[in-house]
Amino acid sequence: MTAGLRIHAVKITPVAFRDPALLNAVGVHEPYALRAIVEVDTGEGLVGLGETYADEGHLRRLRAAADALIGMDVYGLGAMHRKVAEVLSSDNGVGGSGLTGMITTSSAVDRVFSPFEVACLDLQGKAAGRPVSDLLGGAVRESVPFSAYLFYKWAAHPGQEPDDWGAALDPEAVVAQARRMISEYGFTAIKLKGGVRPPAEEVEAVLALRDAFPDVPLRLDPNAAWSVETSVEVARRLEGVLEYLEDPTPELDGMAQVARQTPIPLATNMCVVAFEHLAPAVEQGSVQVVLSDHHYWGGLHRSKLLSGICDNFAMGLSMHSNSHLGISLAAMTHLAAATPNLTYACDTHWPWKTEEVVEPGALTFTDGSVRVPQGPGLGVELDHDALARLHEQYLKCGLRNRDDTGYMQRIDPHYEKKTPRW
Ligand code: GKR
Ligand code: MG
Repeated sequence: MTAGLRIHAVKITPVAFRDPALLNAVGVHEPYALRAIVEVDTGEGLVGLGETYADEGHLRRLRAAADALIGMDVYGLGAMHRKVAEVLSSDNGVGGSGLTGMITTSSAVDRVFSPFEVACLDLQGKAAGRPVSDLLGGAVRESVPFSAYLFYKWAAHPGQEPDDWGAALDPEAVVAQARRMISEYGFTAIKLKGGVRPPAEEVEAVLALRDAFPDVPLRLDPNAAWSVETSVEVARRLEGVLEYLEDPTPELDGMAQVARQTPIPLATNMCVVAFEHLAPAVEQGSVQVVLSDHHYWGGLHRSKLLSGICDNFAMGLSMHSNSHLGISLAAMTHLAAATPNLTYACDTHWPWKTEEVVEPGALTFTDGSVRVPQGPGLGVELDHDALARLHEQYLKCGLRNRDDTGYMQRIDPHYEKKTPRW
């Protein structure tokens, strides 16, 4: 009976959820982060869930793809990927956009296909009564470790009351932020978002973290804010301290120059973001760790393909995140659980959000890890009231595209986007 499951209807709902004033190399997070929630309905009582970016161009492409997927078999993921490619090739508006945050250009087809693939896997799992991790080859770990994701931040968005994290603009405050995050979630790895303060200060912050947490693996990610020379200098000071250094400098060539001058592994979610970047990255020795992300690598199966390629070329595999909600966390957890060579703690922006669209209970952090949901499919249920509330918030908030730089420039008209900055 399930062999005949077909896509009967697709609903795409943009939502906005409150986001603190987190700083990065290109500006500051706006007061709301945007996501799109995808519901794929078989018309037979089963609905599959996906979550993705919600910038306007992406929403337009999602809607065009959704129309073309009606009637397709939820098991026909290859045919679906080809259909999305077909739809987008006839859409002149397809191109890069800032929607993924600090990701340069990844394949629009893979980005658009991803939430539909996840929703179809949710459906397949629900139909079979098995968790998504089983459909990906089976979980090799019962729970998935995530890392504490520290940000320099302001106490509040201009004109708003301070949030309960307060400001973090120096090493002491960064350590205090780490203490709170670790005490609340139990994280066993730490990532600091850099590219915000002068490099020497960020080095001091990492050294302060090392003193405070001698046994916790540390990462620093300035999102390509540094020249090759600055990157090499920072790497020299942090040798033996960092587990990996993420995107110190722009482009494969710059990363390769840095890699030749430091023993610290270099990681990326900026210069290897699509399959065609892998061969030149391997050839040049630009990176030792690739950050996967099913939202732009084309879903869960294609992320597993990426994991095989990394394995073959002896590159490490970690996982990238953007501000996200529970459907994404569930998908990330199933994927990481079923990917043996994903040996680093995954990134997550989870602690920074205060609003959600899935029913509470399925996703909890214990000792910094999320237990793989055991229910059928993704194992999470949509909270329809919350979805309606966050959609209303989207309609009212006026934000339609992520623009960290534009927001920063409205606050500080002298702010310039520079890559590299130092
Ligand atoms: O949320 O500001 C942020 C991050 O900087 C995000 O946009 C990046 O894409 O977390 C990401 C990263 O690892 O580069
Ligand atoms: Mg990064």
